[in-house]
Amino acid sequence: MAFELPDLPYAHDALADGGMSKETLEYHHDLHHNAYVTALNNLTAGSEWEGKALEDIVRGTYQAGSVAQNAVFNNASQHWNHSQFWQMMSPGRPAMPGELEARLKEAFGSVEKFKEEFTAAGVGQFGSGWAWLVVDTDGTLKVTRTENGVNPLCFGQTALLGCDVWEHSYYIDFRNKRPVYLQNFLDNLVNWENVAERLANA
Ligand code: MN3
Repeated sequence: MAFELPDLPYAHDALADGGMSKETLEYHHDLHHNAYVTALNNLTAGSEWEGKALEDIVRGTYQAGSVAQNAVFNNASQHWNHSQFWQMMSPGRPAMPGELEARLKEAFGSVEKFKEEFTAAGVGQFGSGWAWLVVDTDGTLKVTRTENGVNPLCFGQTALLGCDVWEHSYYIDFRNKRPVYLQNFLDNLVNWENVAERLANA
């Protein structure tokens, strides 16, 4: 069965109050994400990857050390990344569950320090990519950044939170102000209950 664009878990205008406009979600989900899904289906049809699980395609096509990667990886990883990204946001600013807060304090000193490190990772990613909070292979929480479509699956890590820092993610709402977009993402858009659930399952 071919891959399908997942519906957003909320209405297109549901995040506007938190700073991500309906227009951004119409472009980002309906057009950008959909383009990755369409390309992935076209590229994998009749190939060794047809019918394989998305995570297996991402891990199986990742080329360590290659910036450009390859078309199957780029589209598979971006389909996975965006599918996670929509779930990691929510309207209504859900409170951070206590267990997650305790783990962030343990790993980074404070929630504010975590936010600073996460924002710095996203700002420091030159060009397109993602900022992540992951559970590393040794079980510790870490902030990372990746280029283009590369994601924590490539390194055996569990993604708890990811923020898309490609310009298409923020240019409509924040123009060139990537740091403001990242700070707003952390303060007003993250679904901390989803992050805590990922941590509990890691
Ligand atoms: Mn994107």
